[in-house]
Amino acid sequence: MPRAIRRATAGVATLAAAGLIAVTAPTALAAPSPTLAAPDIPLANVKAHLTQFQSIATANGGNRAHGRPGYKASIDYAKAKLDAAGFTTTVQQFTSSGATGYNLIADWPGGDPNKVLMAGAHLDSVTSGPGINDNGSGSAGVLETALAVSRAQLQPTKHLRFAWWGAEELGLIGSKYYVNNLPATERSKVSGYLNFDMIGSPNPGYFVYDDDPTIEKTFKDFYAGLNVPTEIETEGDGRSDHASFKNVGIPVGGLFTGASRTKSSAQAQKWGGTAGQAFDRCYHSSCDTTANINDTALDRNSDAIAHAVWTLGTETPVPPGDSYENTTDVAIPDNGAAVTSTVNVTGRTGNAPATLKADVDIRHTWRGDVVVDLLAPDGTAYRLKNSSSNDSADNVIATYTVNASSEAANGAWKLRVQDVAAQDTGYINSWKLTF
Ligand code: DTR
Ligand code: CA
Ligand code: ZN
Ligand code: ZN
Repeated sequence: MPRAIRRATAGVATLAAAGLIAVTAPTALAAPSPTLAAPDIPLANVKAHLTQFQSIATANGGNRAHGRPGYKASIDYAKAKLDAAGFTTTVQQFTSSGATGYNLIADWPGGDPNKVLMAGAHLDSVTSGPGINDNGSGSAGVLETALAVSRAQLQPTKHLRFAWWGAEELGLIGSKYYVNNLPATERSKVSGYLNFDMIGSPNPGYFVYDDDPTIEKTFKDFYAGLNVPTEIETEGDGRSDHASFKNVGIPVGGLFTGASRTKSSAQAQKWGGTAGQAFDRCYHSSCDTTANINDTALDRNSDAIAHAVWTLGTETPVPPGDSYENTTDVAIPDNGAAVTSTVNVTGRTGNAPATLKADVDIRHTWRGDVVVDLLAPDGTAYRLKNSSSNDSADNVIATYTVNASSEAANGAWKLRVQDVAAQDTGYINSWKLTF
């Protein structure tokens, strides 16, 4: 579409369409839920756990694998620390490949028993080595965060549960056993599971799982605070224990510093390290020892675990009648496919109201290119804004009111945005549903 002149930046767009919606001036965004700041996790403490795991492997045939003595010794080490720190621990047994496996579960007394935040890591190594990065690093980071909760005598809003899984290397066996044996009533109380598998790779990348947007944002905000760029973890779903939880609909997230894939030049530019070399050259090898750790990555990621536990564990719950928001930017392809941004609505009863409010904030030059729909969890589309060949103002910052009374309130609501004309681009800045 020819564009003769620059357009003035628009103020609030007030658009109305007959029938479905009415538009009112946007309300002030609700203040974020107050949370407590996490403590620094001492790197030396995390490394002391790795030293213990290394000693255990050395004393037990060089590994900490499922069914081998080194694994149970690792469980016993972590359990002793947690018992001494005041956790309620449980060792869950299972059998895999003819050997007894163990999960270690540690509950921090207190918090809302109906809102359980979990953080976990697999504790087993492969048989070929001590598994210090894979996954002593995640196990030690989660253990030291749990001990920090005890040192702080934290009184979180949510109930905190930490877990160390057995037989992940055999196919997520321990975490699958845990989830499959968790009664449905208990499963529904788990508000999120955070997974940490390889968080100290010697040639590290900083990868964030992009499964649940709220959890993803929690980690991305932490790294933004360090001015450390992150990338989305793309080694594919199902590669670690978070898959066991995601498969039953529990929101998941986590961090990863890379395994056998090679670091690109662009990644070396942003993170340092060596381009053309694997993130962890000792992945699943006998050289995965305490020498196979990048201290900076281990330190940052251990602090990130604490940040996520404190942030997600202590935020005041959103009372009914409040809003559900997604502030993750989503780029809108010029004259291309539609994109979506999701808010997961949970804990409500019945249907949405006849006056469901959608606050939309889309930054886009020549907003006439843009079509905006609200998608209910069952996929029903409600048109919020049509394209227009003569609306040359910028940005769509508006509140739409939708009669969604025929829609179930709980579920994944999506804002769908499409740019239907060439030139001029933009992105979804944020959007919010208020019931
Ligand atoms: N499967 C994990 C290592 C691994 C490979 N890709 C990812 C992605 C996200 C987490 C972990 C991994 C293991 O060998 O334990
Ligand atoms: Ca630290
Ligand atoms: Zn592994
Ligand atoms: Zn692993």
